[in-house]
Amino acid sequence: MSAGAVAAIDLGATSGRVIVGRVGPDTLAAEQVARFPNTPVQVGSGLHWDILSLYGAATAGLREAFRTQPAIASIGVDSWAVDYALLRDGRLLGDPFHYRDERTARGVARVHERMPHAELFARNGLQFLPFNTLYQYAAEPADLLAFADTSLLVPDLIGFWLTGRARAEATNASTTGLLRGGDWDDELVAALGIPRGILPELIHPGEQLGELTAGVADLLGASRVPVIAVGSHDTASAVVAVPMHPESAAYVSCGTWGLVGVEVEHPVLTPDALAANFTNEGGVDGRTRLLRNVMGLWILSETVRWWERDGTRIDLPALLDAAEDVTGDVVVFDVNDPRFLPPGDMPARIAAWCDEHGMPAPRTRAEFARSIVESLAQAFADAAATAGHLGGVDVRSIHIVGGGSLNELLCQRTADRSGLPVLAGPVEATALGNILVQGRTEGLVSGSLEALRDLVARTHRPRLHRPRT
Ligand code: LRH
Repeated sequence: MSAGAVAAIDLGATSGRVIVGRVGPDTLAAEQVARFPNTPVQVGSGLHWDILSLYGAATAGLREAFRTQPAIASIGVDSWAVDYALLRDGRLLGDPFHYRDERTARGVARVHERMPHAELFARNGLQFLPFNTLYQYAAEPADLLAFADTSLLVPDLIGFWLTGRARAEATNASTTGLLRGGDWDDELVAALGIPRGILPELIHPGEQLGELTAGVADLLGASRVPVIAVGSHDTASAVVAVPMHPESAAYVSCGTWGLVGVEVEHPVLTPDALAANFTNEGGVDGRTRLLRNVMGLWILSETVRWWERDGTRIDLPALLDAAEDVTGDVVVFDVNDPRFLPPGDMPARIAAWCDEHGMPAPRTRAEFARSIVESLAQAFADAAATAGHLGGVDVRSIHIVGGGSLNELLCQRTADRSGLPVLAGPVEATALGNILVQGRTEGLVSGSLEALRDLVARTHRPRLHRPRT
């Protein structure tokens, strides 16, 4: 077995990227060949994906990837969960909505009239999040859903445009809320009035979706290489690349969100899991990601964006240095409060939260930043402990992967607040997970998730943060 190359498309919260991965028994590396903005667009109907621009930029990136590395063996696509496009006869019926669009509230009310959350949880195992796909479907005009013949989650849509094959990748499909025991829950689908025919056949990570169509291959300057289903839910891919031993570790996949949890063999559908608002999402190789969505770096980036709206530029590393230098106590607020979900004036919302809870609001920018970091660290520590308790995992360390792993203060304060060692990195976990699953299908690496994680640990040594007493 020798190393080879694959290409990953990763559409993230602020940018999309095309990455060339090199993978082999002792090799794992990700090199970015294209990066392009992924900025949602607000129009009269709401907040939407700019999906055609993204597809254009992703294919331009792939073309560049094949130019520099003609031996690319396959392509895999991942992005965030829950968002979908509706199609009829292969034609897009509008730009997909972004999950932060406020229409989802309407959908929640409609679904819960028919089935309360506890009943839904018993079937789909999902945490209540107002944007889960089933609530989004309930916010669609019924005649539009009836007119559509297919609904594709965003990575599946890109895969469809690349190969002409419409499938629903299982890890991402688990975030729709419409799977039960690994298959579409026909009874629930019917109860919610969703036309069953729009839900495509499932495909699992590692399976081949199809080959590039002749037209796309031509556009990319490539041969008809296969597109491989990966953990197309970005968090599923990230968890593949956490260099952990799942029987003794929790993870935080930390970017816009902090997805905090453990990996288990079977969904945990207990009353405790329901009460803790934990989720059971589908993982690669049939594992379950028992986790909680914690608000994540979104609160910090939205705060900075708010301060920058008058044109001033904020130097994030300098802000975090100043935050580290703050002495004295800062408020630890509840980052999971739903008021922090939509875009907007985060500093005012934090101040309002403090006011309502009789606590002094941060005054300076450094204090705000420190308060956000402390609050995130506390939420990560709490959720990691709860995940261990719910999943029967004796959590002895916490791995932080993704962009947040570069935030030294956050990693250290998570270690301090949990009393556990924090292992930081890899920052590129999502791309590496995507690359690893493709590499295994292409025969460049072999073995279970444990073997893949061992390769990550050997090639991307995590940084240790010991808890300070
Ligand atoms: C992280 C993520 C998360 C979902 C959210 C919509 O990018 O995929 O797992 O809950 O976005």
